[in-house]
Amino acid sequence: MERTLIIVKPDGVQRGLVGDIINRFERRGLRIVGMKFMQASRELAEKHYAVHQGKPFYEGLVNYIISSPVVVIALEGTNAVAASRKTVGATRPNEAEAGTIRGDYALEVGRNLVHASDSVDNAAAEIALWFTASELTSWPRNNDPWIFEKP
Ligand code: IDP
Ligand code: MG
Repeated sequence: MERTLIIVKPDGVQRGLVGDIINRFERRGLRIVGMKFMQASRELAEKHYAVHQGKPFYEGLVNYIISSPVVVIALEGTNAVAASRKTVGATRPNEAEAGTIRGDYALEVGRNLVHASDSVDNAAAEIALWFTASELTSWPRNNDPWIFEKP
């Protein structure tokens, strides 16, 4: 089953939107296989955002993600990566559709509330970066047959 990594960024935690944001993914049918509340180190943030190194917003982005605690979630489900990106909405909240997390709760790209992996390969790398193997749990969910045709 495909997996993806979601991070409720510091603005989501500070604004008390953790529950609302997790609820969007739960409602969608994605299964939580890992979740923790933590303060990211600069080293971890720099690894996570290595692909953006050298871009004008890079420094601000790293400072933003380490500015206060985050909630990190590993999700599992059919097309988990693409489904989560749709639920999160466009990177720039002014371009995000209403009904998406960013379209409903955010206004600026530098305060866009949530991270979601953008490919299956990046998801695997990001999950390995943020979680140890023992922090991830595969489990059969009672309502899986009502969400997945072939659980
Ligand atoms: P994504 O989060 O939708 O995948 P990316 O292009 O991977 O978007 O950018 C990572 C993060 O960097 C964004 O979520 C946003 O927080 C930040 N970011 C991207 N572009 C800008 C920008 O132009 N100004 C400030 N922050 C930006
Ligand atoms: Mg990205």
